[in-house]
Amino acid sequence: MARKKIALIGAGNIGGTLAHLAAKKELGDIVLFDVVEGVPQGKALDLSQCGPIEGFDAKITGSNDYKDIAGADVIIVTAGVARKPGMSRDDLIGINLKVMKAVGEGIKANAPDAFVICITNPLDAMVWALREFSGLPHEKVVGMAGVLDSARFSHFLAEEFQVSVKDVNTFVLGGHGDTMVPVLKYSTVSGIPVNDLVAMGFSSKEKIDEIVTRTRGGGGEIVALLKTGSAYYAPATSAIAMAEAYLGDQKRILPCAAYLTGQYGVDDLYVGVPVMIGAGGAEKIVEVELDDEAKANLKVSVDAVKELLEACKGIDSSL
Ligand code: TXD
Repeated sequence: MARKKIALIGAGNIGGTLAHLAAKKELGDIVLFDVVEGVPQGKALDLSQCGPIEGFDAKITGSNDYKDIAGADVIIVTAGVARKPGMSRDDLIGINLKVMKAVGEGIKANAPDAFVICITNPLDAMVWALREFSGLPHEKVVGMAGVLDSARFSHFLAEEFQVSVKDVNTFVLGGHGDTMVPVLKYSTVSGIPVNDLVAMGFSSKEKIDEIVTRTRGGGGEIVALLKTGSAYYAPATSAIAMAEAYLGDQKRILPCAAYLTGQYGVDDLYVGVPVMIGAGGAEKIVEVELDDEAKANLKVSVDAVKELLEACKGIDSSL
């Protein structure tokens, strides 16, 4: 059977890390695409030279021509600009919306059967715009945010509880912004809900509240430390987990920005919810029972995403 084809649109910090992870895991042949000449080609050549050491067989090429993404099975989009200190994710909308238009047209013309994972910020608006511009089926276009936000939440909880990260499973729903919704009711350590662990003396409500706040600010914390850009190792790792769920028809239930058609009382919008990812893409939206606080927080998150979409429509009247 021919190898799968992974196209990475954007060969920057996340794009290069995606390529390295996909090659190490032998997910398929890899095309790195970017508008900057030389960067995708240079990174592809450098990564190819990891092959003899790591022992992976993957044809890794760099390109500035969308024709080279033809027939891609999975496309992961990081094209655009990242935050600098003092910038919000929403500040990126003016530039990145235009980038999504170019990327969407490139995908439409060359790889309309791909499963597309959008990473570019502001994520919830960019994934919706990318789907509009590409014209792909809604279930074949998803956004990566919840897997990253949940991983941040899980890491902080594992540190607090002093347990293995292997046993921590958390859910962060809603938009990829300050309004994201860490759902304690579905966050567990070996199946034990976080609130039970607090009652058992593993931590305190105050500490857990601090961790929820730190999770919401997880991206900004790294931007402030790096000063030159935003996080890229965990974002790339998160998107690769989603790509593997699709390529391996794993039926994983992951928190992803998916297109809602009435679920959670939301219609015609992308927002972070539990999604079953398999060979059909976003195969099923899982509607979990939320308590009143989580419901209220999700509504705040949805309203914030709606505002971003209005801003997009104000910039590009074709939306
Ligand atoms: O959880 C999440 N979804 C977020 C997303 C986590 C971290 C970062 N988040 C966003 O991903 C971030 O705010 C950016 O919007 C994207 C990509 O972040 P990255 O750190 O990879 O940015 P870089 O290193 O600047 O890389 C972006 C590349 C760069 O090489 C540009 O030349 C290229 O995008 N670029 C383009 N490629 C193709 N087509 C166009 N038009 C284009 N414009 C820029």
